[in-house]
Amino acid sequence: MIQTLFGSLDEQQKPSFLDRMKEAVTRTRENLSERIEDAVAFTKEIDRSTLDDLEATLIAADLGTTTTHEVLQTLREKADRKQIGNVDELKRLLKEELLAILTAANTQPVTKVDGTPEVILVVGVNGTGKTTTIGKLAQVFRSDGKTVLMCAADTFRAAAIEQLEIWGQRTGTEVIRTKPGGDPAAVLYDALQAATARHSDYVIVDTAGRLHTKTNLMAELEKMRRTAQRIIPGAPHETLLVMDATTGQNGLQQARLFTQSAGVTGIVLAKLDGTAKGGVVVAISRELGLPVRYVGVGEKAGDLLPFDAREFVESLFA
Ligand SMILES: Nc1nc2c(ncn2[C@@H]2O[C@H](COP(=O)(O)OP(=O)(O)OP(=O)(O)O)[C@@H](O)[C@H]2O)c(=O)[nH]1
Ligand SMILES: [Mg+2]
Repeated sequence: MIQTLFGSLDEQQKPSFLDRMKEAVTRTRENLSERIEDAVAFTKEIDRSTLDDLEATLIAADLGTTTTHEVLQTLREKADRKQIGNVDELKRLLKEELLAILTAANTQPVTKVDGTPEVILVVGVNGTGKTTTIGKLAQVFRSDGKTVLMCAADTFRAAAIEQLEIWGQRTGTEVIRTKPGGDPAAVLYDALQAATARHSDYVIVDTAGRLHTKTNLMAELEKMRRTAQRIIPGAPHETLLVMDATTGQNGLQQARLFTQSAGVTGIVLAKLDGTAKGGVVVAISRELGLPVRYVGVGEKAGDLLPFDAREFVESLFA
């Protein structure tokens, strides 16, 4: 590898996060931009009726009705005062509105300084992408030079433990496990003991998919939280809810109920690459009031991007 003043050539040739975000939201962007162009194609001036057409477009991109109405309210006021001259101006104002919503919710996580392992509990309904996200997260931390342990606390299915072990091998990360059917809180206990003894930087905990309506499974999560707290004060430091972008507003409804009972502190939106409804990111920020920490843009280890509101909005209109 040839080193240059600005890093290796390999690094320079890698697509930037912005390029990768653009790629991931291609379908959403096409959906959104083309429809905006259509909505204003036959009008010289952007007025209330143009904005009525825009309403359907934003809802189709999965911004959700509440968020869409809020955004349009501001734009309508501007249109009434003839402050929106053309489609470019409309797009610019729309970007501003979306960015304002996203930045309001997207606070940065607090950096831990006390030297104990940072515990990240990963939760969500079945099949959203939890285990895959954990593998990718381990990759992010490892390439940052951090030490990571993964904890296989989805003991519900034997295959879940094996799946995590494959990610362990892929990313060079050790997995603390128990036998299928074992107590998730017990394996979490073991993992946190091991991480403390080894001074690991991170412990990422996989959990079984569950619906918020399964009272016993939600109680199990609560028990895991208490266990974590006993071994490492303040743990879990982050509880990430993994959502599946392709489920759109349904997923949002589930997430709303989940966050109420599981102490969720941040969102990972997986499968953003597979949907034309990427606008759901805005609805999530607006309606859950929780920061989107990462987005999943594929099935491989490198397919997790830190979420950046400005990059995301740029990608939607670029
Ligand atoms: N295209 C794409 N596929 C993804 C992404 N994240 C996960 N997947 C796929 O989604 C499927 C489910 O992923 P898992 O990680 O097993 O989901 P899970 O939430 O752990 O599932 P359960 O443990 O059964 O609840 C797998 O086929 C993954 O490869 C993503 O960002 N993009
Ligand atoms: Mg899983």
